[in-house]
Amino acid sequence: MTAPVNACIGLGANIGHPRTAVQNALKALAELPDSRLVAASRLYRTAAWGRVDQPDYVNAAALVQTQLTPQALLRQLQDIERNGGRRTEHETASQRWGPCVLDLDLLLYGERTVNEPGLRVPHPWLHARAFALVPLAEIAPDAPFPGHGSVMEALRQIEVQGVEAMTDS
Ligand code: PH2
Ligand code: MG
Ligand code: MG
Repeated sequence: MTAPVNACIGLGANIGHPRTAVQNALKALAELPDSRLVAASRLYRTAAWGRVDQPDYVNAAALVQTQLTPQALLRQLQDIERNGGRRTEHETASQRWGPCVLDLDLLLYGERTVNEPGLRVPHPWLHARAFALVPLAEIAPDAPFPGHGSVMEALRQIEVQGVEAMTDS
């Protein structure tokens, strides 16, 4: 355990029951040990990024104050993915950026940078992904983003297209 840190988590799904999967994962984040869910964004419908030959995604973001280490938090996120029906622990090359029943990514962990096999924080693609930055900016615009100032400053650097808040979320 560490002193409380604000961690930002991105949620996404685009096959199965994406909206239910993301909503259930947000509920699971509220139950994390040694942590408190501070804020959850609305759900967004987003155009697929990276590989466009797949269905739209439902994306959201959460802000969690946690005393878990980044590694322990990552394991908790992987448990939530498994409970949500995700079968693959590690993505193979052919699955990279492919469809997913539930994906939880550790986007930011305070101001810390982590570079380990299986865990890179800030998330290496966060700065380029409107589907992650737009929900995150809704709840944590001033969160520090090492290398990019803040979440809002990073968002201002990219073009936002195909990211729409879902009205009945
Ligand atoms: N996740 C990916 C690949 N592409 N596109 C959108 N819109 N949303 C995602 O969550 C997403 C994606 C792999 O993690
Ligand atoms: Mg992801
Ligand atoms: Mg992931």
